[in-house]
Amino acid sequence: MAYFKNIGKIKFEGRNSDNPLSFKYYNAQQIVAGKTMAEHFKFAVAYWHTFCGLGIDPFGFATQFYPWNQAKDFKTKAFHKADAAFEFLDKIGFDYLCFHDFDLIEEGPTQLESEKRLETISDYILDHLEESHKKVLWGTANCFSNPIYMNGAATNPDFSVVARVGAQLKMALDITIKLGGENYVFWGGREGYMSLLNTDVSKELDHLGILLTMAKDYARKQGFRGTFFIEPKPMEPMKHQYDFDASTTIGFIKKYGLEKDFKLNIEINHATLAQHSFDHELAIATSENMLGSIDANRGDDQNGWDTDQFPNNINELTRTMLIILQAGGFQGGGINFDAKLRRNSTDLEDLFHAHIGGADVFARALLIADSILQNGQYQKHREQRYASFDTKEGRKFRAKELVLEDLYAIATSNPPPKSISGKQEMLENLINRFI
Ligand code: XLS
Ligand code: NI
Ligand code: NI
Repeated sequence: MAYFKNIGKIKFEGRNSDNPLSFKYYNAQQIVAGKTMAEHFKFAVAYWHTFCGLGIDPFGFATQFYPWNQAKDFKTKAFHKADAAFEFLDKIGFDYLCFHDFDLIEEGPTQLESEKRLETISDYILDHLEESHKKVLWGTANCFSNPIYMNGAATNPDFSVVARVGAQLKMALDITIKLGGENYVFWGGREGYMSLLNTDVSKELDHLGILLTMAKDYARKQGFRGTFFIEPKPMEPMKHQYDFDASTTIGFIKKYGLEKDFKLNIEINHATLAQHSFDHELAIATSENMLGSIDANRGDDQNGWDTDQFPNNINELTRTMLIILQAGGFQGGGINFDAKLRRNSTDLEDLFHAHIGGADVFARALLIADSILQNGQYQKHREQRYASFDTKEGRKFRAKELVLEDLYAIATSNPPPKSISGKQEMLENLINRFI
């Protein structure tokens, strides 16, 4: 059954096209900086927002009644949803999907029943994947919606809940591997605390480290070769989440010895919730060679929540693409549109407008960032700014060949440092010139 009947395959028509259902900048096969746009981005559709979204907010009920969600029994509904997902992927022309276990099919009353359901739907999706040549960028487990996780999932004070999480992770890893998932994500929505009065932070962090290690070991035993990502977020739903931001998460990964297998999945709206810019988070991740993947969306400038709107800020994404290009791309991942329509965007067609806009703004940012790098002034300025570390003594400092007394001798025998301009406005103008 076709759900998007009046919509054909979305084509690249260039910026002068008046057709809103066409790409203006995203041209999948166009080569930029040595790779096609499709290879640079690996765009993925988020199953949960795009196919499960209902338009609910804390003040109002569902507004989005998608036809594939109307069947009464859970199995038919899951099949319809999968049909809609693959029709959408085919028409939008992206190669990838991302999913949580229970986006695919409703969770059962017991874990064993859930496992059966996951088996049924993953068989069905596997057929779709083989037929369409689409792929899974990453899979994950929803260990935050079920009320059993209200006190935490891996960090729950009750061991029987922690064991339940283990069982759920095993099943989610099994279906991700079965569906050829290229990566696996951990987002710890309930891994944190509501109140420190009842929380033993040190125990909870250890339990999280132990469980992630078990999950990794299990997946490797099953032959999974992909990368594990942790997705930082500072809060919401918990008051405080342990994977607060990139720096905190890198520290956690290293503390528990997971750095060989784990990288980061950085989300724009989570960066801003942590009071960081997105390029800050990317810069921290790339400084440790841990930029695994990104969740693309945006927050609202006037409130602090995870509003998950589709990305559209060209200035922000130009700075983003500058960092990604200079890092040589992602470590295993791509760009997942973890974004949802506003609840009053109720036409099926709106799903296309949203993803077209997201792809176009990234494509445009890629083209601009590539011109900036080809022009070279931007990198040259940065190199010159650190040129003193290329002098004999600066080099020795970086090679750890100096002791504090050497710095004393250098500083006291030379004239005091001159003031050197940071040239921020000049660089901001340079970016704008290329936009
Ligand atoms: C929620 C997260 C979630 C993860 C996957 O804020 O972004 O959607 O990406 O569990
Ligand atoms: Ni996300
Ligand atoms: Ni989010």
